[in-house]
Amino acid sequence: MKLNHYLLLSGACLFSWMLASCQEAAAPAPVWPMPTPEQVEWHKLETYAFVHFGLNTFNDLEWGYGDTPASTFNPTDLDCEQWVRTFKEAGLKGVILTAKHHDGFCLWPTATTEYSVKNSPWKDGKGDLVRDLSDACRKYGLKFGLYLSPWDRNSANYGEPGYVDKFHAQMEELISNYGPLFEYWFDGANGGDGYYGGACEKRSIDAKTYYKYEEAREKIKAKHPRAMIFGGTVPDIRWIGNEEGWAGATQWSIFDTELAMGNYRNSAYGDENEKKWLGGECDVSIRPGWFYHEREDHLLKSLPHLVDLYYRSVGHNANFLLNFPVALNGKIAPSDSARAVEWYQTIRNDLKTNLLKDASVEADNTRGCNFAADKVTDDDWDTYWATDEGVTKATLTFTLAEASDINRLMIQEYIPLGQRVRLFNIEYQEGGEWKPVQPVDSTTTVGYKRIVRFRTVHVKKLRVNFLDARGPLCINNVEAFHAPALLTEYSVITE
Ligand code: FUL
Repeated sequence: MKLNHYLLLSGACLFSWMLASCQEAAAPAPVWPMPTPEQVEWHKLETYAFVHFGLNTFNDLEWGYGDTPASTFNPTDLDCEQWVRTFKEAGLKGVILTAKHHDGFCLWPTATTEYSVKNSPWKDGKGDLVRDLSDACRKYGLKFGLYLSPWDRNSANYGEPGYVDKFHAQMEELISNYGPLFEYWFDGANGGDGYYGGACEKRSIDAKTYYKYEEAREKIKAKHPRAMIFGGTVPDIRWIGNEEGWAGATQWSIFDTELAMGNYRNSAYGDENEKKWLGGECDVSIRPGWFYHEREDHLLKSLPHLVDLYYRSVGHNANFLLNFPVALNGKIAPSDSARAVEWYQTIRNDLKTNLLKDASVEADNTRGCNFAADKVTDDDWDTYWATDEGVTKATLTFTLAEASDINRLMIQEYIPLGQRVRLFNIEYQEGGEWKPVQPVDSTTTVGYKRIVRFRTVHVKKLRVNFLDARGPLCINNVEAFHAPALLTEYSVITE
């Protein structure tokens, strides 16, 4: 054999050996249902603010009857930029404003009713709070969303078709004049007693048909294709089923629209056997009420409570919607701003240094070199470790650069291909033996994000055993941290 033939042949052998040891593979097929790209973007927001402000604020109410005079809306020092600066410093990515609550009072000068800021002393009736807040959001780079209560206890024709036209006209004003919206909230409280233009009676409607939610959705989506719709008959996301700010220990982003609309059975947990991708949103107020009440000044949620809620919402694969009841002067109370910022700093500090960043990682099954184990530490959300067809049980083993204390583990699935993991556990090596960590959070589902808190262990080697899944594993990120202990252990949640 001539030398160049020999070289060619050995080159070809080397090439085929390389192919055999590191073969590229096709991506796993998706498991249904999958999120839309807009739903994926929404998951990535994780935390954002809610603001409840209106006539209720000035009348010490939570659910105004609809007869409170518009003249009582009189913030002396309204400053939307102060709100937005607080949200930015608290790491919140956007804000949803209650443009109209159940009392029917509109925070913008709508053409549809006299019951609005234009008949209040604020800015001599020339103010527009929706404008002020949307401008402040644009200035500071925050996303903006709106809550328009379908139920209207002021409107004389609530319950008749005429009200629905008015409700849609209000929506049209809101979606046309205030720039891009990231979320649109239809609250679930519907009908009951109210002022209704002086009738003072009880009215009930069928929420599934009365408001024409399907048409409303089309109108919103035509102008705001990326906006996520909360509530109504055709939502993109779901209420988590409680107003305490926590998502279930097991948490599927899969549910049923019918169930999401009034029958809240299992909403905290989702259901892997249902049909629709509907990520969970946990709404909770930083104080007991949604609206400001001076009598609740001493009832601000504690730092340990709020931090616990972060782990039980974002850490349980849900988004966290933290409400700020703006005070009578039109500002967020200093105590509330300070608490929100210290909450964010605590979480940041808990999850500051990823101890797996420089760890080496091995998997006992890998689909191909384009889905290798180190994709879980490469800082690229769009690359992921994946297992072969039919392999729903596999282990990732991490060897840390240096032995370290660890008490948090974050795992993320590549959700564009659907949510898969049903069960996993975490073990660490001690004296050559693998031992389980003692977790606070469940180690069932993962989804967009799962953070597991556990008792501190000192480790050089750590492994995650995935034990059951709805298809081949697709894990795009694993991180570990050592969080300092918080002042008090906190947990009042019983599921
Ligand atoms: C509920 C409403 O009734 C409350 O007042 C508040 O707006 C909360 C966020 O949603 O259904």
